[in-house]
Amino acid sequence: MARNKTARTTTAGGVTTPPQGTTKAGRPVHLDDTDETGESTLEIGTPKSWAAGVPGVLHSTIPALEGMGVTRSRKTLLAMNQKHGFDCMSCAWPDPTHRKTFEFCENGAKAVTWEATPITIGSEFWTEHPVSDLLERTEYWLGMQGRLTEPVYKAAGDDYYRPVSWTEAFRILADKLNSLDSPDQAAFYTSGRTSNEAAFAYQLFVRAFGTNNLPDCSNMCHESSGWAMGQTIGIGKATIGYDDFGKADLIIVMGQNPGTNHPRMLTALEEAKDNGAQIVAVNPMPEAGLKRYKNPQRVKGVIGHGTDMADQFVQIRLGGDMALLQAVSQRVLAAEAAKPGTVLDHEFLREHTMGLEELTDHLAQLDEETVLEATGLRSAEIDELAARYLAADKVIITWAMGLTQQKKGVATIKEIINLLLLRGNIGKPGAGASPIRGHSNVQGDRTMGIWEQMPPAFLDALQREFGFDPPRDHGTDSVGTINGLRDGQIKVFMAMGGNLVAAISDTQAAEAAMHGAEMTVQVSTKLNRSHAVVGDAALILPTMGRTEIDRQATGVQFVSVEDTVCAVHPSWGQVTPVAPNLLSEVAIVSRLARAVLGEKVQVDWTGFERDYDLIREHISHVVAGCDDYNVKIREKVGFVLPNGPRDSRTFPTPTGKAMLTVNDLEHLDRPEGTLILQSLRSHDQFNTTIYGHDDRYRGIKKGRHVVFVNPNDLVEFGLVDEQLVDVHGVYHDGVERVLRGFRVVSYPTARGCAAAYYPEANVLVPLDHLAEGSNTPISKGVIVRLEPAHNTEAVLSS
Ligand SMILES: Nc1nc2c(c(=O)[nH]1)N[C@H]1C(S)=C(S)[C@@H](COP(=O)(O)OP(=O)(O)OC[C@H]3O[C@@H](n4cnc5c(=O)[nH]c(N)nc54)[C@H](O)[C@@H]3O)O[C@H]1N2
Ligand SMILES: Nc1nc2c(c(=O)[nH]1)N[C@H]1C(S)=C(S)[C@@H](COP(=O)(O)OP(=O)(O)OC[C@H]3O[C@@H](n4cnc5c(=O)[nH]c(N)nc54)[C@H](O)[C@@H]3O)O[C@H]1N2
Ligand SMILES: [Mo]
Repeated sequence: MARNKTARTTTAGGVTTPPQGTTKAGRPVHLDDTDETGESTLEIGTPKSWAAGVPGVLHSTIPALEGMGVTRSRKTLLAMNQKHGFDCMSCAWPDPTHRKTFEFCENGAKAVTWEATPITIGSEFWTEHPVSDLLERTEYWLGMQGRLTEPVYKAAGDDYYRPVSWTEAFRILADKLNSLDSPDQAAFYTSGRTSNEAAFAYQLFVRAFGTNNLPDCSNMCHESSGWAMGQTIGIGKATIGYDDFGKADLIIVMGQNPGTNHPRMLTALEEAKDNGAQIVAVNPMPEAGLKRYKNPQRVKGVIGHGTDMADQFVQIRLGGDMALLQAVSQRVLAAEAAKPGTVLDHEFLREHTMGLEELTDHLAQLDEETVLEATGLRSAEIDELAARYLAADKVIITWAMGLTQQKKGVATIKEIINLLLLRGNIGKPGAGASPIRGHSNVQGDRTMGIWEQMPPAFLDALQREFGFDPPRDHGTDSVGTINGLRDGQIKVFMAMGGNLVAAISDTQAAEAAMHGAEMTVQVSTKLNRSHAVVGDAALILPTMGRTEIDRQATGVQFVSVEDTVCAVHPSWGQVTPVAPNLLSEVAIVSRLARAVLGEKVQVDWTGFERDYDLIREHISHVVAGCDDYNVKIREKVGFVLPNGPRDSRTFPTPTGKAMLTVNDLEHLDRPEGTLILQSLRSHDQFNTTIYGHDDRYRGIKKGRHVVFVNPNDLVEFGLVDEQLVDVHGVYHDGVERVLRGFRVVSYPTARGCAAAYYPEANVLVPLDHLAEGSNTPISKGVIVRLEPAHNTEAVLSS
């Protein structure tokens, strides 16, 4: 491990990192020399104060991926996010109306390189690597083995996957599914990359089979946003379009790290600043992209200082946002009381909302002391934010996982809606609520029916279109599926992409549950932990990625996806599929449906596979807002789905009004001697996919087993920077949850807060530790205790 201590003494967010101890550069660390994650080479340096997305630095930033064969992916890069190109799968950020030649970011390039690699897994791999061997491997190693190319099957009792034909694979799975006592004994997971066409066909198959057990990654992601917005404004989607960013006076970015997770958003924020907008960042971490942005598309971004981003950095304590938002709304209401008729948007409130009186009464009781304790802020900072809000006519609030993966996530997002509604900041240009989705088509999958609780209107439409009775009882969500597997109620688990055992909380419990399945099935591009942690029998069905040309009987097919601002557009694959035997996701679903259902339902599955227009034709009839789908998807660059609040201030709630809500304030209680820990993403990962071991903007190199702690907390706990610690989850359910041998990094995060990387930190989150109302694992509010490492030679398997 090497560390440049002098360079790292830094001021960020008003917190100075004091130098502690002497330079330890070069000191050897014995974590595990055989661990290809290279933890033994961990280097901790200075966090960056700016972020960029320079395609030109691709080579230097992703050396690990170079071995993946950059040439093939480079061919695809120019087609990325272009009109006749493919939609980048790295996030759900929308495309601007006027697209640039390089409409992608560094992390999008990593995603493409990782998928479009020509490296493949050959048949010999399966004899060399039994499942017991795969279980010992890290996510990084699994992902770097290359693309899956042929279906393989592990029979019950066998330790080896063995290649099988597609026909054989579908027969095995169909026999298993048809042998179950009830369709509810199977669960069908979806990760958010699946196209609209594949998602629609998949949910149709699952419902025709007879269950609503359709958990998805959204359960762990923006579920809190969906619930909060659905209950208040009647739709769980953003009320803004891309162009609104350029029209806003104020953009508040809460619980989100766009520099890493939505890098192209920085361009939109920069344009907003050029047009005079102010930006406020609310975050416990001083994230690089929120401080300064060097735009690779501009001269001043390449050779100059770049753009200073946040006009105000509100360094909040984890889980303190609900209190902050209530306090700002309280100040808005107090300003109105001081000068009646001048502050609130009375006309809007009268015509379009309900609940103002109750909200006003409730917030009048808000206790400032509690707010300061919950947020860790000073009153003056909240005053400043309120003043900015009051000075702005058009306000956008955006957010991501920092808010949703909290116990009070749903209530917190309802407070965002309250604050916006008070001054009419919904349904006018330059203003609105903007959850920024994660996976590139997670929103589209929901629109297409991937949800365990689709409303009756959707099921009715499905029934009309296909003439069968879809099940009406709600199915299981992601956590419910793990519980069902644990309790033996679910016996078959199938996943359309993703990596559920690694992505879900309580790793030990989740893995034990998955091992209990009778059969697990992964439809995947590449290996991950979910191909090693399997049931008695297991199938891997390899599929094409979005970068690949999808040729079917009627010619080359395109698919469609929906971005975070409800824009639906086509995506065309660009390169030859990496192996001739691969099937598209649509083909896999169609053939599986034929094998399982036979003549049970009247659906032209063969037609689906031959021509995706046929699927889109059905989508037009079933999915609200998608009429004439085949026509509209071919117009210009697609179309924008209707959205009542955004388009016409119509709120499809039971009352027909937007609901101001009263939410009882609660914040995380932190017993003495503990910290609140969040799990977040490094700059070198996509969820559970680990591209490399650096986190450039936070100054971390060649390692992931770190825990970021405020320097003053370290002093308080008698710990020193760079010390090896064990991170213990503090719960009282008798289960020991601990991360062993993690390196403390003194870091300017908020006091009382810590951070470690996901998915490693999932070990610490109990399965029943869930956001109220959305069942999302509380990945950003885990109470932990740090103890000097029990065994300094400790190794953690990641
Ligand atoms: N390159 C890359 N891109 C991605 C992904 C990826 O892994 N890699 N993942 C995709 C997916 S699925 C998603 S959902 C998104 C995720 O995008 P983000 O939500 O940006 O992802 P996280 O890394 O979880 O970052 C959470 C941010 O919230 C802050 N935060 C944590 N707790 C709190 C809190 O209590 N209050 C406040 N105000 N802030 C808090 C953290 O400090 C951090 O900055 O990104 C998508 N895009
Ligand atoms: N502690 C903690 N836990 C979290 C989070 C957190 O912030 N903290 N974040 C949560 C969030 S926001 C999310 S969205 C979930 C993510 O949960 P998932 O979506 O389940 O996980 P991913 O890591 O995105 O899945 C990656 C895998 O998908 C497969 N794949 C990639 N492309 C394709 C494709 O085109 N087709 C198919 N069929 N397969 C493909 C590859 O095999 C790859 O290994 O994790 C959640 N878990
Ligand atoms: Mo996500």
